[in-house]
Amino acid sequence: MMQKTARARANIALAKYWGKSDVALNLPAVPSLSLTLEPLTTTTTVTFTADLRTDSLLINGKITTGDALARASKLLARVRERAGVPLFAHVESKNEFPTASGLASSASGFAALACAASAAAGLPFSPRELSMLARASSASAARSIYPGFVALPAGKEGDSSLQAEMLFDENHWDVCMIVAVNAEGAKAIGSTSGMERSRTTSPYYNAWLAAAPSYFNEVLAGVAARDLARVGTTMEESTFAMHACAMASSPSVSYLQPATLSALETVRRLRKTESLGVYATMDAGPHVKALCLQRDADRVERGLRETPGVLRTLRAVPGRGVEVLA
Ligand code: 2P0
Repeated sequence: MMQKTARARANIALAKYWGKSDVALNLPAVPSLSLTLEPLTTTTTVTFTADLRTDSLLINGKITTGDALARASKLLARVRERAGVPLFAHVESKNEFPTASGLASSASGFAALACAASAAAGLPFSPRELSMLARASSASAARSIYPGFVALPAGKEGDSSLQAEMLFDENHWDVCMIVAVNAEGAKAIGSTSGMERSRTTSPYYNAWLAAAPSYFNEVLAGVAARDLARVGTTMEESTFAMHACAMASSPSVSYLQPATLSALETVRRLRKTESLGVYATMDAGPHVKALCLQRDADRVERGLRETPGVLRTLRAVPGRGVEVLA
């Protein structure tokens, strides 16, 4: 039977990706640097079978059609072509965290799908090839192929070979990411269209492009030196620059909610009045992710959990890259 299961973890960018240099090839316009996170996992089983007349997709037990199925089908078509397999596939995917709400489910989703589909089709794919395949579907997914601290360079228009690279594995640094979950359910605008609207309408888009490489270089130097203040300060700058660019789009692309601001205030308070090394980031959703050392995780998690509007918290640590389970 042509069936394989793969597991991938979400990643959170410490230096953000926002905007494309080549929409057709899905190439990011800026370099990004992320942390792959355990236990924010997606587990995906792909079965190529002669019984199907089209691809089918089940996410968290729900039959999924429309755009999500079309994106998955596009990846499956690439695998079919490379492997010479003329069969449609059934895909079953399960997330251990909220889907489509700014918790990078497309990153772990497409990383797990690329790996499971390639393995099921019998392709002897290296991590480099998997990263390239995942990137074509979702740029952040290229990073979830690898463990620990991962870089995805900016893409040059027309260069379809762009892939992520691992900088340091999951044992490099004992940091922790506490996620303050501030809403359940899908967000209003997906990151693909949000960043495209930013590129085409935001007066701050060029300023974002100009600033992003220096955020990336600073975060890289900070991670290499295990310097939390350097990484955290720059991560916050990258976050606010990205959101300012998005918010100034027309119509505005805004992901922040009241609980987001309350959680941000908690992070600032913990840093100021309790002298904790803790820094915040947000992605295309309302959640706040707080970066700290593992030894401070209890205090940070307590502070966020007690913040009005925060529904619950998740705790994550540097995680492994994608893996085939069976
Ligand atoms: C990041 N995000 O670097 C940034 C920060 C969201 C905010 O990467 O269009 O879902 O599929 O390539 O990968 C989300 O972008 O976008 C993302 P596509 P993707 O983590």
